[in-house]
Amino acid sequence: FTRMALGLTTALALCLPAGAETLRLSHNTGDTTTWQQGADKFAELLAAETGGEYEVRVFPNAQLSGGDQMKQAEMTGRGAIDLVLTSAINVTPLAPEMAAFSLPYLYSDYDAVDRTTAGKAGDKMEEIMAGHGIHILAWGENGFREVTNSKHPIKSPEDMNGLKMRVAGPMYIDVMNDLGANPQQMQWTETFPALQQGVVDGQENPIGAVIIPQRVYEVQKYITPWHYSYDPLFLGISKAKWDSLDDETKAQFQKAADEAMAYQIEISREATAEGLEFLKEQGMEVYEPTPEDLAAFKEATKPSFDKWSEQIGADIVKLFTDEANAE
Ligand code: X2X
Repeated sequence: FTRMALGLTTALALCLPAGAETLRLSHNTGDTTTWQQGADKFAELLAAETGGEYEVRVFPNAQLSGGDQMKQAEMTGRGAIDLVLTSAINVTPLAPEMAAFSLPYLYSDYDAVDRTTAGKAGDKMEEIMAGHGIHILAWGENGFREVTNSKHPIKSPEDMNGLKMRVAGPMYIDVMNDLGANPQQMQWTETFPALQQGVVDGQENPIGAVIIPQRVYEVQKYITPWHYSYDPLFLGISKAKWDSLDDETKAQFQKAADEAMAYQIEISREATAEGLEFLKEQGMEVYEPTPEDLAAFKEATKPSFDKWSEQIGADIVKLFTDEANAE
């Protein structure tokens, strides 16, 4: 009887729909950021869209790549990670063209950013990333990266002289060198203790998405919103996984991704808009650069703009500058 019952159970199990499939999503900030909120939103929406067929488990702090934030994309590309939410600068070792987004002083405002992610520049980047095994579902936002430090206010390029700066990726090494700073590349997860212990003097990150939720104000005194570089997020899925989905499921993934990233952009911009007031309340000293100050930073970082434009390729840079400067 037992054997018969078991046989029956097995037969039944084969007829019923399989249980939820779990997908692993990796991102490289802590679980308090708008990155995490966007990832959680995607998980929630995808479960609802697919009637619980897909469950997304979110892993913060680049846990799935052993803490190496630059490795998540490559791992997603070969299917070792299903989904990745990361920013452009993190994939430049894999796809240097993605640095185009973050060229110093490329963008003057959010409208200019949105024209490129929604336009031909964004399409081109999606094509390039597909070539590395990653299907980009939607663009999100890390944001305009602002400089903080523990030494003194930054009002001019000269004030950067000799400051030990933690940076995320290769292009920012060059930009910091243009400014006479002393840059070093470091994982984001190691940055807070490095700032706390004075291993580095400063860092640069977006206010709403990272500086506030990761409490950078506890270990930094000065901030200058100099908007020197924009960093987009993208929600990507391993192309092998994407290609295995049927059309209906693809549409469900797309809808969940579009809504989740629209939400993530909205909350990041809101947090940034209110951010400087909050940072002042926390004891930070804010220097708001004048248009003349900004022009001086732009001029000083032009060598990096030119060097990286060459590396990225003139055609691609033109897609970005045309859309960034269109009205
Ligand atoms: O490492 C950083 O600075 C962060 C969190 O902004 C990125 O992932 C680029």
